Amino acid sequence: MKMTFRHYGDSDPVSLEKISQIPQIYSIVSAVYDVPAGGVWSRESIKKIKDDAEKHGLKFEVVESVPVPEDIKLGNENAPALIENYCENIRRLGEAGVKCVCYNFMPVFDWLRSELERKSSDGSNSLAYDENTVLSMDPVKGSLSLPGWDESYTKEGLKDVLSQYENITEEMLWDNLAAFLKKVIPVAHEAGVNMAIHPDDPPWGIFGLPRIITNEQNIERFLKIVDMKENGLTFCTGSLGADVNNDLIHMIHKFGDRIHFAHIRNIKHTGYRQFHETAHPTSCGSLDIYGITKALHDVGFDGYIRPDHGRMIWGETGRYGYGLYDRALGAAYINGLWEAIDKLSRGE
Ligand code: DNO
Repeated sequence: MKMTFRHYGDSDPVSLEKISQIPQIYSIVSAVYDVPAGGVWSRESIKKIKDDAEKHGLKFEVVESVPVPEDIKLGNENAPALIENYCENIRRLGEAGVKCVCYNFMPVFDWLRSELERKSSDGSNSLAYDENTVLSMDPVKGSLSLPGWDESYTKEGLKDVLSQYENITEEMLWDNLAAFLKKVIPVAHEAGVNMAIHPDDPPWGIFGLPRIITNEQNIERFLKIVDMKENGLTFCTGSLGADVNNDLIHMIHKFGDRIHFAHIRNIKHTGYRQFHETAHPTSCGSLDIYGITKALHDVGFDGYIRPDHGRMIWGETGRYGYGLYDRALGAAYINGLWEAIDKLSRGE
């Protein structure tokens, strides 16, 4: 296992120096942020991320994300050229020493929450999701503000892209994903890069849009589309764990050798499709983080892990879910679990 930490580039208040001071961080997880989805990343920009990381004793082996433009997910006439650009990015990242690329295939919206600052009695706050609130929102009328997408579209742009999805069924989305994988995975194989799809967050359809990377059965179908090691997963515990029907430990055992990246975080279920994010330890939420970490160890996981969203604690403000303190505590906790599990397994 190699512990990593997400870094959002020069504008991230959590600097590389701060990340380098967290014990046992091996690599940053980053991306080129100034090229719109679908564009080709310059070799200079990729090299700059790597050089800056190395100046702080960190590697740059994981990208999150190379975003998949909507035209590819829609499978329209622009898709073939954009898939070619995507392949070029994978080649360039491989040349620069990147070994794992996280991406998702969620139409229009990435991760979705109904609240950004759910207060806890201890004074911390975290992201929360309540299906009732989400169902009462109208994304086109803009009656909500959510991270991950509300800055990305104008109201007209959002209306337009939503209307393009009106006739896209789940099966069509599967076809468009297959067309993408059949081109990209062989290139990733040549480039020495493992592709790691991120599950849909939350793992069910929203606003009438199809979502397909949601559960064991669908992940099995996904992995078979191109049955190569490079066609793999980001195992995001908070995303998959939002659906109480997903048995995370069983899924790790089942998909073990295809998991290249793990996002570890805990959530507390408070009702049907209602949850909020908590600190990482098992006792703080509804997910068995110890059991999940042990399952990864048991299947011989040697990919990348990062602590996922943290709460905002100690008065920190910043990018929701991506502050320094709680994620650093999460990394330390997971590293501690791993050391203990590893030593015990060797009888030490
Ligand atoms: C949120 C993240 C996601 C993730 C993308 C991967 O915190 O886990 O935004 O980066 O879905 O493509």
